[in-house]
Amino acid sequence: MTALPDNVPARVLVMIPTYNERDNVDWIVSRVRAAQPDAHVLVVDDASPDGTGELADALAAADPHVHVLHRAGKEGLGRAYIAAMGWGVAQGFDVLVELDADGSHQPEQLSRLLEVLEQSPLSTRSGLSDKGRAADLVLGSRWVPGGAVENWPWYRRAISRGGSAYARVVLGLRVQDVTGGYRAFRASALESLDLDAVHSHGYAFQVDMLARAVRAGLTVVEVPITFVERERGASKMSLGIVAEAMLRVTWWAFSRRLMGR
Ligand SMILES: Nc1nc2c(ncn2[C@@H]2O[C@H](COP(=O)(O)OP(=O)(O)OP(=O)(O)O)[C@@H](O)[C@H]2O)c(=O)[nH]1
Ligand SMILES: [Mg+2]
Repeated sequence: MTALPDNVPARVLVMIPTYNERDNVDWIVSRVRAAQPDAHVLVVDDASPDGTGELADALAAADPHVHVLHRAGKEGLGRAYIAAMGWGVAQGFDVLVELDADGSHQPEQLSRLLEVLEQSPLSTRSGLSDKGRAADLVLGSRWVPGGAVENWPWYRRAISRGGSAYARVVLGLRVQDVTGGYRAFRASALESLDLDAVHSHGYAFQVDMLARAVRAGLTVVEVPITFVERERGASKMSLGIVAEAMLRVTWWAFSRRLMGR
């Protein structure tokens, strides 16, 4: 992978998937714009019945750095991100960031992720980076030293830590936060993956993308973030999303063994 040029600022696209995030969309887009004034924002809305898409359109009309991708209906986080990545790569962005609309991923901490992509070669960060290799994918991590979660009950911590530990072990991923959704990809890394082959939706999508990146030989680095539980709007987390992740991870682990990888 070639490094981003030293003197040219990376063109950064922050992708924000939304489904019924009326109370959050303006707030989160404003925070991203304030924290990273050069970055562009793409809201990816799945025809939210609460009017989130129209609110995003109003933001885009007032700010040339804000864009909206309208999708026909709710298809899950994974499909929304795949569509956003395709758009962002086609538009020529160098770095594509995943960030939730509910404030769990603080835009004020995005510089931590971007700094790693902009630094080359990397030195002593945690994660999988070989010294001297530039990162292709940076994970905002709750479970490395310095990482934290605010306002989560014990059972959400247990599901997240347990799920990460399970996927880490059975898939052989040397990463602490396997399901986290605060990530920065180099566009060239996304181009090297077959995004059309990704069919997972919820937390499984995050595990799937990480596993594909590692298998493709990309360099993955974790940096600590503080994850803040949503304060407004309804969660889309469900038993189905947790079950999808468990079943898919188990299936991937089996097929990996069968195929000797
Ligand atoms: N476009 C789109 N966005 C989605 C879909 N499902 C969830 N999202 C968005 O994905 C982000 C993460 O969803 P959340 O509901 O916060 O899920 P979560 O973070 O696992 O759950 P909580 O911690 O309880 O908030 C939010 O910005 C959602 O609006 C979907 O089907 N389509
Ligand atoms: Mg959330």
